[in-house]
Amino acid sequence: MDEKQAVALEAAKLVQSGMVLGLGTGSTTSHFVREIGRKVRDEGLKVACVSSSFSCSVLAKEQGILLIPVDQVSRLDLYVDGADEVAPDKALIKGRGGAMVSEKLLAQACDRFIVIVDQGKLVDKLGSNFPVPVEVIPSAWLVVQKVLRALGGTPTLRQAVKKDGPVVTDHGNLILDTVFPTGVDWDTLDFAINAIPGVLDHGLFLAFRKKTQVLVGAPDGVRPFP
Ligand code: A5P
Repeated sequence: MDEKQAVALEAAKLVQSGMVLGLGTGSTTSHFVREIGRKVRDEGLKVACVSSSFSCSVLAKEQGILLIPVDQVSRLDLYVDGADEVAPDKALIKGRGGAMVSEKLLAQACDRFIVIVDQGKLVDKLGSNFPVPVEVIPSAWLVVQKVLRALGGTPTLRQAVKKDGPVVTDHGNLILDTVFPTGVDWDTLDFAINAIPGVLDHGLFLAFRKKTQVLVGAPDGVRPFP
């Protein structure tokens, strides 16, 4: 069993019948979704799940998991998701999979946020390995790009792989992957990016540190972080 699967299975032990459960997006969380599907089928687990993306919904459906639409929910008991970077104060960068807008909505709605990562995601300083993905409405991308540069960032329009042109998100928008110097004041930046007209949201997760618990899969087992 690899580290991603091990940490996902550990998180699945926290799920109880009767919960409203948020399902994250990505390779680590896909192990979690499969395990929840197995528990539903084999152990009679009864949970109402909310998906964070189209890809998560497809997987959940394949697993026979009952999904409730996100617009029918204002509170989750538990939300389990991966991350691209985890700083020592539990600030996160998310959105490599482009799902950060719905992911942040679920992070806001949940009572308890469990972040599951392998140890390669732990960083001393946010921005060490990943850009901050900024979701913009299509008509705004050039204006937003200019403002992000003025804020000290280096934005790049995320390109699709099996399609010419840019990635289009689940919400029909574009993504500017923006590299910032690691020494930047992230809390100031969080607000500054959200204040740009045309920005829907971005992948800096700073407001949830108090309710965030991080589980790390490592070669010697799963441990809490810090
Ligand atoms: C999806 O948009 C992301 O926020 C993912 O949760 C994050 O990129 C972690 O993905 P992996 O588990 O595949 O590394």
